[in-house]
Amino acid sequence: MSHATGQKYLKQDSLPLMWCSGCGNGVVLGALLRAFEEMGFKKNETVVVTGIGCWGKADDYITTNALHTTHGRALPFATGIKAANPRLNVVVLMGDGDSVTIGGNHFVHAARRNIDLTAIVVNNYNYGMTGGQFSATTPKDSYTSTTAYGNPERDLDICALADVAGANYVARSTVYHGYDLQNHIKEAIARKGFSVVEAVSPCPTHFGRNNKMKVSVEMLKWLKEKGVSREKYLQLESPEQKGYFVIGKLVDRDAPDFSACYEKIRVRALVV
Ligand SMILES: Cc1ncc(C[n+]2csc(CCOP(=O)(O)OP(=O)(O)O)c2C)c(N)n1
Ligand code: SF4
Repeated sequence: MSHATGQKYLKQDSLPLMWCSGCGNGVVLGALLRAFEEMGFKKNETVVVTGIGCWGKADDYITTNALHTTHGRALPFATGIKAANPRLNVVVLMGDGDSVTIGGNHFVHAARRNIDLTAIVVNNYNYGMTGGQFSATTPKDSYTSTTAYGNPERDLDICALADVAGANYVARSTVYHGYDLQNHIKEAIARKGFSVVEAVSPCPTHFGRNNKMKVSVEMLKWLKEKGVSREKYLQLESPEQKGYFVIGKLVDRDAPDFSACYEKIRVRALVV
């Protein structure tokens, strides 16, 4: 990120960041802060809410208002903030564990409610902070510290879940596709209603090491190869079994958000 963006939004006294070398979190943080800069966000009108985890540490590094909450519960805290003051820009940072494993119930209902929050979900396919245990997004048959002989469970598609639950905007990108990621983050924040950007990201320390991709560059090559457009995905033979996934904008709707619906009811209640 530019020197000016770093000076403005990155807490200088928090450097160096705690993330392992080769971790994708720094790329996502850079994309987010550049998005704030380009959108002209003021620190006192912006709130970053996190849960717990490696990505959940990000609030410690950002100069806007920030709230570090409990694992899986970032969305209810953020919902309270937005309901109390709909003028604030509220961005929620969660790992795959935080958002759709322990926090799955809250994720579904935030999307159903279409509350005007943006969720930036870093999907590194495991619980990074606590030692690389499997999560709901760990691909079937892959190895983690708690699936040493292969994962018997099918993985959950974060974006498909957000779609069926009612989110207004959903996109998936990867840490390899940093520029697209930043644009999706900007579009998501600009969209009223619940928006989700999934950033598929390397955790070389755990997921990579357990799945023959010890070095981050190998993980980046894997993201470059496996993340494809919807058009390309449809042309491939059994893409799911081969580990391909779709990147790009997946949902783009304009349904009224929670605050607009709530305001209508409030006015009706005052008249009665
Ligand atoms: C209620 C609760 N359960 C479990 C934990 C332990 N815990 C902390 S972080 C974490 C996993 C984080 O994984 P993820 O959300 O995917 O984020 P990452 O570390 O991979 O960025 C777990 C299980 C906790 N802090 N609170
Ligand atoms: S454990 Fe994984 S997710 Fe956590 S900082 Fe290290 S590389 Fe990143």
